[in-house]
Amino acid sequence: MDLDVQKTNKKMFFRRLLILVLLLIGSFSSLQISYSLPVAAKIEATVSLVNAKKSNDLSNIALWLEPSGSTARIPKQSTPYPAMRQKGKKFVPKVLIVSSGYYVSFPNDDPFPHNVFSPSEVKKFDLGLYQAGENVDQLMNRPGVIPVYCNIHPQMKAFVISVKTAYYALSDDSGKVEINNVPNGKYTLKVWHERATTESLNKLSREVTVSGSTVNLGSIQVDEAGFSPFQHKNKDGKDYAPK
Ligand SMILES: [Cu+2]
Repeated sequence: MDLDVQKTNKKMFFRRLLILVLLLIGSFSSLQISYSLPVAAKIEATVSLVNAKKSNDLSNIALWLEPSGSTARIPKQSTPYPAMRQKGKKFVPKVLIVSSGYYVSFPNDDPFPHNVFSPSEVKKFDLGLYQAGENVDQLMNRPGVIPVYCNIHPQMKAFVISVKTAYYALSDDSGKVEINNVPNGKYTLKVWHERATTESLNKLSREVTVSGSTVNLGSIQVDEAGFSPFQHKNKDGKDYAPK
């Protein structure tokens, strides 16, 4: 009889212990979950153009958020790399924005050769005569704006924007910009547009506090005043030969 009572007590004790352990595990794991998911926000903005010389195309204006006071945590790049293709004697897309330290590939989709080069001090490169179907990857190791040209076709012009952050986006045709999954914190907003002076773009730079799940940066007016279009030189720094 006594032995039975002892056995039952023991059973009850272990059962309670098991429940306690399970409860503890449960509360720890939920704590971990709540700490491992920082609050991230969707950033919205609308860009518009002032003193625009060309059409009303509001696309390809770059916005990015650099974390203030700390280095940005940029995730390791996965494959396939973002591509800037040569297609129909054009670079597609015309503007490509990537985190610094990422590769960009330059596949030639045309049935004839191109030459892809950049005279930029940020990333100088020359892929040589570049046959149909070829591809070369280039590491965008430093932040900055990298114009990309073809030495054969003077009309071919594109830009790689290399930024010190993982939080960036380009505007669509209507000027809408959306940057997703931006962790709460303080950032510096930066803006780039092909037909705006560096001086006017610097004026658009400002501190931004991201908190909650949606942040609307409102309307951003990009001014084209003071910008004069120019024909870039070939890879030898000379004018293209007339055709
Ligand atoms: Cu070309």
